[in-house]
Amino acid sequence: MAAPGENLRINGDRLWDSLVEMAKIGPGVAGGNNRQTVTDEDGEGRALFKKWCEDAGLEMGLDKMGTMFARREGTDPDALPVYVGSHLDTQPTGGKYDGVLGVLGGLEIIRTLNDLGIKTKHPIVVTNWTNEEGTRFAPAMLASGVFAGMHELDWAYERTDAKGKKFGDELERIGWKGDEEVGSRKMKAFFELHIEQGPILEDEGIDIGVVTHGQGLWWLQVTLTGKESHTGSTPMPKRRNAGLGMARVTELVHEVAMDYQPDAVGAIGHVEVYPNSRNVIPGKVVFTIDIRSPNQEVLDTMRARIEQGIAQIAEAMDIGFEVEAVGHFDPVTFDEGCVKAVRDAAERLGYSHRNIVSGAGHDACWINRVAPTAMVMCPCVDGLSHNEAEEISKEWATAGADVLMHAVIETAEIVE
Ligand code: HGY
Ligand code: MN
Ligand code: MN
Repeated sequence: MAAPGENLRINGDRLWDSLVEMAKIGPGVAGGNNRQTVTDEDGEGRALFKKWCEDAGLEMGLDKMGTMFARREGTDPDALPVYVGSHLDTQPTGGKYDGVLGVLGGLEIIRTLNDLGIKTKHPIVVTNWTNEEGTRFAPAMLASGVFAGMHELDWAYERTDAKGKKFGDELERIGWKGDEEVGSRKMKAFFELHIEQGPILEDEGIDIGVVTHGQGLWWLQVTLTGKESHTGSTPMPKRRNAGLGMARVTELVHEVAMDYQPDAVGAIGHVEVYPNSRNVIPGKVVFTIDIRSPNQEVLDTMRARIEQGIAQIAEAMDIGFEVEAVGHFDPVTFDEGCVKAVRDAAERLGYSHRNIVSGAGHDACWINRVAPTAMVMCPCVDGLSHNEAEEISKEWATAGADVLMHAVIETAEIVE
């Protein structure tokens, strides 16, 4: 006798159509998306998601960080809801699936349950977390971080972008600042479907990543201060070239990460050069180091070595330096019960699967601190993400959403 809902499958065509529709909002210049957090494009994407949720009979909640909570009632309104979701904001040269697959995969669960008239004991809440990417306003996972008590609301509101605009002001400007206290919601569990953003699943021909752990991360913002001067007439020995200092720090970050392979990564993706003029030696550079490891000791050692190295480079070059941690979370171990629900779902549905550590950070990494949490991953082409050429197949998306649905409804308990 099949267990309740054992053969349930989502509607992959409908999920794919929704992904295609959402991708039309905030198009990039090379086929991906530029729907950065609390921009007008983000507002448009939110409005479309809200419409779809209301069409599916969901009641929309909105908290003071603009996170959207679309609730499907359970038969027991007092039962703690099962949350499922991810983020709709993208990188400036982002893909169409990073985050979006997790939000629309959650919505597809609701649409499927509605089609079949299936009820669950626990309510189910589909969630769009504000500013997961942290590209416009650091740090990443900002709203889920406030929800988990890692950041104060007012601190989050004061985050500024490269043009000096404040997060809180921009959230208000686009009309998506809610009244609900952030973190007031209690969850039975949280599940997040996400593309792997790495090559393992595709290389191994595996459908589903059962995410057991997530890497920890430091974002270190460095300011090096030298002296602006003429690139033509300043003798080399007299230069205090902040740009050269940054180049040496870039090499240092790479070397330190390479010392801890395969459990470490490091790069510099954000750079501001002043005055950024072709014939002026950079007097100041501001850049952000991104280092990560699943191993706490490695992560902390890398940070210490890099900060020490920056001080040595600056002293040797007679340039000033400041280092500010602007993003951080420790390595994450997801909830065993939720991870088992994901693994059992993949098994039951006949999808190939393997345990995997998430290289990227996700809202689930913070929510894991306040509720039992797990993630489902699907492959992406060439493991490419944070690139407009990010691609997945409909089959991969469908498999991921099928597994997500089974993990969610098993936790939300189908009512006969
Ligand atoms: O940085 C990250 O890992 C995520 O994509 N925000
Ligand atoms: Mn993401
Ligand atoms: Mn991302």
